[in-house]
This record gives sequence, C-alpha cells and structure tokens, in this order.
Amino acid sequence: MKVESITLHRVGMPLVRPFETSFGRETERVVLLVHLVTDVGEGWGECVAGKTPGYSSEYVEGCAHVIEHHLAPLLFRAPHVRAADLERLFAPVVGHRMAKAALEAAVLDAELRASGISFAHYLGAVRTEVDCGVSVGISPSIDELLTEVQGYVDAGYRRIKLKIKPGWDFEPVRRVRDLLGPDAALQVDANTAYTREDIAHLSRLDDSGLLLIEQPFDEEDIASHVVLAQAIETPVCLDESIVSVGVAIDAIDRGATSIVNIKPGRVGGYLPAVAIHDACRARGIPVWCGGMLETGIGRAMNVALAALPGFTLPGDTSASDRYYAEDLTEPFVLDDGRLAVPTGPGSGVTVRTELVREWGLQPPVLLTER
Ligand code: NPQ
Ligand code: MG
Repeated sequence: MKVESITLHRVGMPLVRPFETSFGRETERVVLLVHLVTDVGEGWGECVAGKTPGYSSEYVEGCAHVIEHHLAPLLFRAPHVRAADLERLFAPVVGHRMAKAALEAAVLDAELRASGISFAHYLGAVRTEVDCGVSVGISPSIDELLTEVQGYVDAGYRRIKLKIKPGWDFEPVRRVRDLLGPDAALQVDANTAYTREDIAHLSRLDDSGLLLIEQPFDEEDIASHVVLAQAIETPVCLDESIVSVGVAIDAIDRGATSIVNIKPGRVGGYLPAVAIHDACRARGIPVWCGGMLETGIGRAMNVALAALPGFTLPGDTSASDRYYAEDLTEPFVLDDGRLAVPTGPGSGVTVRTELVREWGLQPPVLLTER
C-alpha cells in the first residue's frame, strides 16, 4: 500500500475511577491515536504511551514528535508499505517502540481491512474468546480494596491482579486472598517499586499462593530478578524489562522470568509481540497479554493477540467498562469472564469518530508527504 496521510489525535478519556499504581495516580487517560489513509483504505492505531514519562521513557508528546518528524517521513517515502516490513523500515530510528507500535497497528488495520482478514486470523489465533483478568489499583484503604475486588469477582473476572508498592503489599494481598478463597487466581504487580534489599520482605508474599509477581525491580535490572527468582517460590514475571525478543530470550535463559507479560506497545508492535510469543512457547514459558488502559481500538487488537496458543494465562484484557463509561468503539463486554475475539476485517471494530472529535484535547494534526 501507499500511505497518503496520517492524522494524529490526542484524546482525553475520563476513567470510571482513579487508577493508582506505584508510579502515580491517573484520573484521565490521555491517548494518542493514529489515523492512516492509504490507497487501499483506512486504518487506526492506538499509542500506549501515557501523558507523562512516569511509567516508561515514552510519553504522548514524545511519541507524536517522533512520529511527525522521524517515522511518518519514512512511511511516506516508501513506495510499497507492508506491516511485515515495518521493523526494517523503522530501523533508522532507535527505540521509540510505543510510537512505532501505534503506526504498525494502523498499517496492519488498513492492510487487513483491504484484504478482508481479521487481526486474529493474521496473527495466528486459535481461540474465539479469551479469559480475562483485571488489574486493581492501590486503594485508599483495605476495606475499599476489598469492595472493589468483590465487584470484579461479581462481574466474572477470572483472575485478579493487585498493584503493590512498599507499605501496600503483603497485608492487602493476604486480605484479598482471604476474601477470594484458596483456589482463586491472584497475582501482584510492583511496577519496579522495590530493590534487591527487599527480597526477604517480598518472600513473605509466598504465603498468599500467588500465580506470579510482576516486575518488582528496575526495568534494566535483570540480575536482581534472577536472585529473587531463586529466593522465592512465587514465579517471577517480567513486564517493563521485556522490550524485545532478544531480551525475552536472555531473561528466560538467565532464570529471571518464568512467565512473560507481552504488551505490543512495549515491544514495537503486534509482529514483534508474536515473535516473543513464539520464542516463549518454544521454551515452555507461559505468556499473557498485558494492558495499558487501551480504548476499544487497542483492546480489540490485544484480544486478538491473546487468542494465540501460548497465551495460557488470563490477560489484563478487561472489559471496556473497567476503565471507561463510553468507549471509542463498540464496547467490549464480559461474558462469563471472557471477551469475544473480533472476527471482522482488521481490528474488527468501528471507531466512533464523533467521540474522537468531541473528546479531542486539541485540533487533529494532519501529516502528508512534505
Ligand atoms: C502494567 N497496566 O501492567 C500496566 C501499568 C500501567 C493494567 O496494570 C497510563 C499509561 C496509565 C500507562 C496505568 C495495568 C497506565 C500505564 C498502568 C501503565 O504494568
Ligand atoms: Mg505490569
């Protein structure tokens, strides 16, 4: 295909409740959307970067800048664009994986819509619905946490993930375990809030029978995760550290991670995400699909990815109403703790362009060749 124009939309999505993690508290999701017009049709992509560089080094304005000044020109200059060629096309730009992933998603969406193929089929899905988990933020009190968790249990979620940080860890986790009973799937995510000195402290989580502990240490600190994995019974799962298939294989070989969280935005797109899935599967490492508070656009594509055979644990692929009263596409609704994998061409969902316009934080930016 030939890319004719790229429009960048900054949209403010009010969250149904504040979402607090070890790195901050969000009340509104500021999201960058990419709308591509090509000679074969249109495509949409969603960028997972946050408003500030508080979670990752990438953030909305940084992504918009690198797309406008560095990535879009590469796309416009290419006579024939195919999603499968983008890693090579974007190689002159180092890093900036979330920005690259947003464009890859839009190219894939346009390409697959034009050929009548769904994301799920193209990526290699083997399921028509996926098991869903939910990520629960840090709460003002344990009582409020228990109320929120009970709501998600009642909604049917098949796995609960609690955000933890120093001062909010084994006590709330133990109380939620008591609420859920011994057989419920429960895991925790520290978002890099601990250090190697906390290993003895973290080992107290072993009493709570967790599925896994996600990313307790710095994203660049694979070594401390190796030490932790040897010291505790709870499986260690890396998220922020896994930025490429090479790092994934290295972390697995070194014993730093026995389960992997795959987020397409973090690794540069859906095709790199499939490569990590394949590498993990070949090594017997279970994977699950992470979440970045996506709107229906990113959610649709994540649900398709989560239908691949190696995704054997429930993902953070929650229903739309976990985060948003109204979604930018038709809503994803939980059915018996599962979401249906979209079957239509491309992402299979329709973007509500009137909402994109209404919730736009500034006028859309149209990019064309020169
Ligand atoms: C995680 N997601 O698994 C992330 C963290 C996260 C669902 O827990 C704005 C930008 C808000 C990035 C909130 C979940 C975010 C964000 C949470 C990332 O680590
Ligand atoms: Mg995480």
